[in-house]
Amino acid sequence: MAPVLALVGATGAVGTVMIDIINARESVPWGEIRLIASARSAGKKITVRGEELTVVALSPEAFDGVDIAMFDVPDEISAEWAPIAAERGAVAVDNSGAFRMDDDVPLVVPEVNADKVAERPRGIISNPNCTTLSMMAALGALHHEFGLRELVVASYQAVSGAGKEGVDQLYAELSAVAGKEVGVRAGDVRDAITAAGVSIEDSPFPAPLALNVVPSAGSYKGDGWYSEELKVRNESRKILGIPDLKVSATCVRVPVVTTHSLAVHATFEREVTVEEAHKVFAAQPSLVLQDDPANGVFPTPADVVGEEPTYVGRVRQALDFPNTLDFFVCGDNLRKGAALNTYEIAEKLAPEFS
Ligand code: 2RA
Repeated sequence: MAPVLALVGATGAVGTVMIDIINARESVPWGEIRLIASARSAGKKITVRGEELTVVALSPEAFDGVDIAMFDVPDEISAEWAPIAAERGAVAVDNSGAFRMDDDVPLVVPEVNADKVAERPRGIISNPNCTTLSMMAALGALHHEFGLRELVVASYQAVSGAGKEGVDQLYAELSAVAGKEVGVRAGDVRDAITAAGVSIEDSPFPAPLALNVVPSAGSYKGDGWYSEELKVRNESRKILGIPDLKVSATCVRVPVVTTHSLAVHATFEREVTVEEAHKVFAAQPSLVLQDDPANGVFPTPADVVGEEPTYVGRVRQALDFPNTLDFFVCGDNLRKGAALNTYEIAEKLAPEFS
């Protein structure tokens, strides 16, 4: 029998991208696809692969007969319901932060550590945070060949990482400053946004984002660190299997709607030439290499949004740091950064249930 796949959070932002991904697949291994969401969304009709499906309310019974349940819901919903799905016999593939760092829950990027899907004593597998994920296919491929030793990262994170509220805030702020000659003296962007009736106090970001960048992503965790920066460190170590990897990250929110970018400074066991790195990237099917800086060819979020692969460019040997490469990656944070990686994990599991 073909496996039964459930999607919990089917009507949310990531759930909607997930359905796009499933619809775009040439073929799928599923016998049934079940859409699950809050009681408020139950009864909605959504067409998946040509079939009109009715969303069912989240309940223990909704998992009966399900082999693989993908969760695209907030942390507290996953924390409560992924174990219930697992008790009912499904493997829960969870895109929240609820279980990522638990020792008995694998954190999986199929290109890097697909074998870990088998080690799931609780019946739960976690999907990494989108910031970590956006660089992992590239970094994992390099680590496999050259042995990663140290990692310094600066992120340029899109507002959709902060949900619909983040996107709405950016559009409102952009409308407020459009056509105005602001950004020429301290505070004038803030003034223009406020004068247009857009609240900065109620924004999901602690400073204006239009015509600006904001060095804060996630929640403040003390000692100067934000949660997104600690996630990059902890998750990179776990996925790559290097518990003592030296990592330092600075995460910055930028006025981009969707697609996270990262400037990566990675040190390896030995010298790595640009040609060698290009070869490794070219051999990884989920990467697209765009690296011709002399002709202005490199990835940017505006050109990568909506794409499944991660784009890599600006590959350089660091001039003053031995054995170190610098490069720039862009990955759609709602696709590879969330829905796509979760779906790829589910695809890896499918043969177990066929
Ligand atoms: C963000 N990485 O961009 C987060 C979303 N999970 O805010």
